[in-house]
Amino acid sequence: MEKTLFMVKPDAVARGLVGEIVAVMEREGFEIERLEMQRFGRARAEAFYDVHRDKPFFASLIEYITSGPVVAMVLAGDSTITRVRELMGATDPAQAASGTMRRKYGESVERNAVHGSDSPISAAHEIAVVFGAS
Ligand code: IDP
Ligand code: MG
Repeated sequence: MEKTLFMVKPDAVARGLVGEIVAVMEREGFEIERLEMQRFGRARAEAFYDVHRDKPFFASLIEYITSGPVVAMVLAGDSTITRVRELMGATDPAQAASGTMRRKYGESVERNAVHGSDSPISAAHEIAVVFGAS
């Protein structure tokens, strides 16, 4: 059993895609252990994206992720991290495979609709930042 932090990002929440995206995750058979709408403040956003602190897009990424509510989930199941990353598609929607969430819903490489942890270490960090240690 593996957990991941999955999130509907502000651009997709604003366009009314929460229900559709959560439905995909339920249909795929993931267990939704936690689900919460949050508005990230700057401190939470910077902690969440700490690995990107030195990237040229960091400031813009923090602006974007704090610009409106997100819907964050802890999903659990077999091979959850890899399976969620496959469902999301590549970071840049223009490069994402057809049928993936980012291809269908992403607006740009930054405003790419969804987030999913990329490793067990990232998942543990992101779950702690978003939902607290529990
Ligand atoms: P990932 O979300 O597919 O794991 P990361 O490289 O971890 O991609 O980047 C985190 C987030 O930062 C992306 O989902 C996207 O919102 C944003 N981002 C990544 N690369 C760029 C870029 O080149 N320009 C603008 N934003 C970017
Ligand atoms: Mg990443």
